[in-house]
Amino acid sequence: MKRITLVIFVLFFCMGLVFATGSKEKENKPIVLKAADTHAIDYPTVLGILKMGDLLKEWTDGRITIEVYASKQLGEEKETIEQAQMGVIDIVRVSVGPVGEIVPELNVVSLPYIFRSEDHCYKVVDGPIGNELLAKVEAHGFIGLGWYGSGQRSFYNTKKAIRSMEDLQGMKFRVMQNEVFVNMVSALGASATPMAYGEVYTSLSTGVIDGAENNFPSYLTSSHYEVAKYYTQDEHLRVPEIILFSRKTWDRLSPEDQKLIKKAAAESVPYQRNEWSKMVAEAFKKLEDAGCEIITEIDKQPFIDAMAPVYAKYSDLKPWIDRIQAVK
Ligand code: GTR
Repeated sequence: MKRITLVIFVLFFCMGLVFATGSKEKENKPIVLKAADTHAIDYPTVLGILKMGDLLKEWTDGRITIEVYASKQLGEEKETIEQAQMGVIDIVRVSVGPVGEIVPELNVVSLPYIFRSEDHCYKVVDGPIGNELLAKVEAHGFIGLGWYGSGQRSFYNTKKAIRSMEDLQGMKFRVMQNEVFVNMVSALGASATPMAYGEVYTSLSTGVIDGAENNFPSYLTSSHYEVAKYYTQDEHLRVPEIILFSRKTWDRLSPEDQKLIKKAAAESVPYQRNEWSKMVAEAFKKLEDAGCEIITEIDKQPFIDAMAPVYAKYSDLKPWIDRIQAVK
């Protein structure tokens, strides 16, 4: 009897040891997070994610790292967003633009002229409204980790210098894949073609579209300026960039690791925004040197007034709109 008790005791002891080692191994198992971005490795958004990876690596002695796939290696934005939802990609840095098709509340930051300035935009996304919007992505398969800077988006085209809304009439513009932008362009008297970013250059060169719209760094790095040299700074959009983490991956991580990832993302935000401001100034100079005609002085009021029907279409977002506009 005594012998049996001893054998059972030893058996349980050994099993305990095995379990303890097992869970310890799990804790120490390296975690390699896969991140996707449409931009090249030296673009500010990618620099932000690389920074996040450096911080995680440092804080965990190399246990958590981020493998960054830049330049659309894992697909166009819409596809990478879907892959993150499925847990195939762990981190996607994308424009909020296409995400609004999945998380409708996010459309509020994609409304034309919703932000008065870059500072207004940062104040909103860094405050309670930004946090509440980030929480909205959780019901759709993501964890929202933060907002990167993306400045203002304006129209550019292959045909002529646009100085007023009249000049836009009947022109064809590529927009990001979201109905809001189609409505925006229609309200201005032009027509919109939603299209993946990677298809825009060819569509501009072959005349499928007359123009597109973006910030200076994207207009430069996509080489769209080579074929569409007229840029009019009407600043109709200030859609921020967003860092989305796959919820499928997130739910497998320990609370400690989740905390570290949130912290690393938060610390990468000011770094990205600083790189962003530098790049905007550099891009502007390069574009001017390349002979682009950049019209910086334009009366925006008629553009703003023309957006009333777009706001009417998104009246569901009214409470968010009012709160954003009330942020001073
Ligand atoms: C850029 C943005 C990209 C992508 C692109 C586009 O400004 O950084 O993420 O959304 O615009 O127009 O598709």
